[in-house]
Amino acid sequence: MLEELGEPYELRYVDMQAGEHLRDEHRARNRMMKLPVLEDGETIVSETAAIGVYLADRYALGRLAPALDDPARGAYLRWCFYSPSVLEIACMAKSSGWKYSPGQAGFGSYENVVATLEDALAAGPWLLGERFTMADVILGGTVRWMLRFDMLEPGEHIGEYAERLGERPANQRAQAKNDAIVQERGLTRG
Ligand SMILES: N[C@@H](CCC(=O)N[C@@H](CS)C(=O)NCC(=O)O)C(=O)O
Repeated sequence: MLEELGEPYELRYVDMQAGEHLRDEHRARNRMMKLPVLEDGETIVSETAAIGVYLADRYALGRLAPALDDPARGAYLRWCFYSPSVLEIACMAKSSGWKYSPGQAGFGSYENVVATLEDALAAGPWLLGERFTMADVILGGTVRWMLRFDMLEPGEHIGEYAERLGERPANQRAQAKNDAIVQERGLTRG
């Protein structure tokens, strides 16, 4: 997100294996004690999708987020929220073998979620067509994560979309920073 934004930022390493995320200092930032958390002056934002929406509105309105009066904003917000509230949960439900009634669950069936995403990406290259937005970073991040852990089967369009996302210079810069941290700290990638 921050690489796509192009604003200066500082990464802070939190050693979860050492339980640093469970300390009071981090708990004060996010009562859930989870990562990531963004600090921007006095503003603290947790929840990945909320961080993306915040950053795009605050620093890239009209570029990575459609302006408030832009008709594309509806679709944009829809995909930003679809990621944590529908796609992520449906993949988790499927891979964990949850028993539930799709009509009673807000995220419905995994099959319908995947088909909806396939349809949305058919025209491409991005969720809003030619326009790349923070919705692609948010939902695209979930897609790539789920594919990596075999929690999502790549349909034709989803697979190509994930590859396109991986080719973005901002994504590659972020990946290089992550790889350097992994190397520097002798971590293994899950
Ligand atoms: N709903 C959160 C989930 C974040 C999340 O799952 N974070 C994991 C790391 S990827 C975490 O902090 N796990 C530590 C723990 O739960 O103890 C979001 O969307 O940001």
